Amino acid sequence: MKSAITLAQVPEAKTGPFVFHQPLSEGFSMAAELGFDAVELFLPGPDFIDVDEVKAMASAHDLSIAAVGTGAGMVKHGLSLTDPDPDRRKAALAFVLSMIDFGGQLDAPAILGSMQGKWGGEVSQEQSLSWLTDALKAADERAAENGVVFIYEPLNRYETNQFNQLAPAATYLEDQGLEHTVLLADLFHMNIEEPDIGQALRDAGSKVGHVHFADSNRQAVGFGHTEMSSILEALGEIGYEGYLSAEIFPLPDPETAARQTIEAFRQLTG
Ligand code: LER
Ligand code: MN
Repeated sequence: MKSAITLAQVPEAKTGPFVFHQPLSEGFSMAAELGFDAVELFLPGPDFIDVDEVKAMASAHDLSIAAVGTGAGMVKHGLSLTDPDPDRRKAALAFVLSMIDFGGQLDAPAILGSMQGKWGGEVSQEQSLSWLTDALKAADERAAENGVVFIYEPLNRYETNQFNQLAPAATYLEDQGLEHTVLLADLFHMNIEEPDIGQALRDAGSKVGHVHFADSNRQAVGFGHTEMSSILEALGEIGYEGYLSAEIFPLPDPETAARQTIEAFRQLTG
């Protein structure tokens, strides 16, 4: 397994679960200095920075890009793939596809988290799922064209009512033939939603394609009370070789959170 740390450049996500908010060049330096394998990027959009500039920073620091988030589509532009307004849905999908293309140039998959939206009010669950499915099919195809996967993230009940657990999402991806789409196991969301995190990982098996490495309180692993060794054991059992990426609050400060993360990563995987 490989380590990653989040770098965010979205002012609207200043209080979100991201470790480094300083300019990207500093974030890359810190990540490299602390010994991470990769960074996960949370950017305002695909035009925020030239992809070659990102490539240059990654190669100067010998870091990979673990993934790119699409959440700015929601937090910055208020876009959701299941918005009742067809023009807003179209804009949301265009944003997600543009982030898949951006990530593709960095060999990095894009993540669908908050932009999946939720159903309710004038939108039925069935209608919402049907819009989500259409969008996921387009994203799956675009990821394949870019030679990467697409990452779908079940979120806890306070953030979405689409999929809150891994197993139903895995079955759904299978049923819909979304062969280039994998699941994000965010240990913070799973701590809220799964009766047994290890079992949920075993059940989702090869569909697990990315992990957000967070403790029960969404702080660095070791700063909360999630029992991690059985989770790591389950990831080992399913042959998971991807990233453990710290999408966590920068508490008590970014550097301490990052140091704690890499120490916990080494202890648990070493
Ligand atoms: C995104 O990865 C995520 O986990 C969401 O909770 C962000 O709000
Ligand atoms: Mn997450």
